[in-house]
Amino acid sequence: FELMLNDIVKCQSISISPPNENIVVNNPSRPWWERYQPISYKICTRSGNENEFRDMVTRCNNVGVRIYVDAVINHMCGEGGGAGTSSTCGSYFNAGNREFPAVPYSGWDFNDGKCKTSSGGIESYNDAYQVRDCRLVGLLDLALEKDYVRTQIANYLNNLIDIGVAGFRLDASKHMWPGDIKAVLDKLHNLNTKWFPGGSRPFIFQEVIDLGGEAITSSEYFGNGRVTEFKYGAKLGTVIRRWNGEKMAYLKNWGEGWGFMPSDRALVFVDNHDNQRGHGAGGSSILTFWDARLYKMAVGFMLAHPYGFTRVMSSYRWPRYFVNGQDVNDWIGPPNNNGVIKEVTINPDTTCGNDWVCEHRWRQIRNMVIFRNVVDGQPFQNWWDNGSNQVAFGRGNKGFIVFNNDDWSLSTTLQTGLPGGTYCDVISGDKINGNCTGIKVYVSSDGKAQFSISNSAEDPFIAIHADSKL
Ligand code: AAO
Repeated sequence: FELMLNDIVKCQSISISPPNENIVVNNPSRPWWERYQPISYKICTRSGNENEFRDMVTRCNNVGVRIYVDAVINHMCGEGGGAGTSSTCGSYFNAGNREFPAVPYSGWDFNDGKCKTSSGGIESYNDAYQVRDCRLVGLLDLALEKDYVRTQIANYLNNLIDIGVAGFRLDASKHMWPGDIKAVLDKLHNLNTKWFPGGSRPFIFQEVIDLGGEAITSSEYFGNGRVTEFKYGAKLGTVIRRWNGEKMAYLKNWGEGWGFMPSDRALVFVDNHDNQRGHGAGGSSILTFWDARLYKMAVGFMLAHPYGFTRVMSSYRWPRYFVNGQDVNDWIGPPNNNGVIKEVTINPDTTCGNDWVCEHRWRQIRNMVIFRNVVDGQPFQNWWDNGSNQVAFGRGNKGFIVFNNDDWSLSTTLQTGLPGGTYCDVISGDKINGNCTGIKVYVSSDGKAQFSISNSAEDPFIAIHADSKL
């Protein structure tokens, strides 16, 4: 667990990988996904132990950066996980006998008796009972209807809350009954008053993949907290790639107008750790750092637009290798030396080394996070489009953004809604000591400004906001 202060002062919160003890998978060698196979609730993984975790959370909270934990509570390791101590903290387990003495869990604590499929696994997503009572890709399914199981989970989450975390991503929420999740949440402590106002509750976002057409819908989970909106990244990728006749002009009613859940329920993102490598859902339209130019536009659009609670991805590079359109290296874990995760080094140009991509440090993305904070609460207005892939919109009198995703240049005068003055485009540069290292935009006293964006620009979009005024 290591975060750099330079990074964290720009974010408001960070969502981290599961911090609890997991199985060690050696075939393939230490895949990233081994962390989704819990062995115990000890804080003890390749990212560090409990003391190191406490240190990180304390340092982050002290500078106002919140930590959200990825909570894997639907299941333990896979049914074929074997027996022994091949776990990140050396705790003994026996997957075949359903024994996890370091929690402890035994056969009584799993859904083997409740699941009605002959394989014991989920065979159809059209049957809500299977999805919630049977094994997801063979992962041993915990019986969350039991108060004993709920209590073990709540003890784990309360330990994290007491350390200072601000909330949780509930992994595989679709595979748990909403009422069982609620029963666990009802057992949780208030947040630590060392950093949070008395009575503060943990921020909850549930991972539910609902692209439509299945038995389970996102809305069943609204009572427990926010829910991931997977349609968002899938659709935005399709639009920015201009697939299926989509164009940016159609984004005028982006949000609920596209059939998404209510904005105040949605957790949105362009890509996540699954669909950036073909796991989970969203398919090939998903944009990632591998398609950097389009990716920056998509993340820029997301951060400028008021819909949803936004999350930015931060990744590592891995050697992609496609066979019949499938990346056979989709399992490869973080950069490491003989299994030890490599440090996140910082290059002189502020990017990251050691194959860490650090999208959150890319100027265009970092500056759009600032844009989002500056325009927070401002209405979506002054929409303009050319009927194709040139669009623009503002956020009250605080910010304005223009995109050119067409194959020809954009040159036009637009109403920005901003007070007159000279603004620094935070995509092509930064405002540093009152000067602009990028394009300057002149807004006249009536709020209008002239924009020119070549279709071959490195980044074919421009963003200005109240704090980028020179
Ligand atoms: C690993 C191995 C497995 C092995 C297992 C146990 O890969 O071969 O059987 O261990 O030994 C991650 C990895 C898994 C890994 C697992 C445990 O992704 O490969 O298994 O760790 O190590 C479903 C769930 C969703 C889940 C997603 C990956 O609903 O919750 O699968 N995401 C989370 C995490 C993820 C993690 C787990 C859960 C498990 O983010 O990292 O798994 O803790 C449909 C359903 C979705 C379903 C997908 C994929 O999606 O709707 O609910 O997600 O299928 O199975 C169209 C449809 C869309 C559909 C999609 C894909 O787009 O519109 O609905 O196609 O078919």
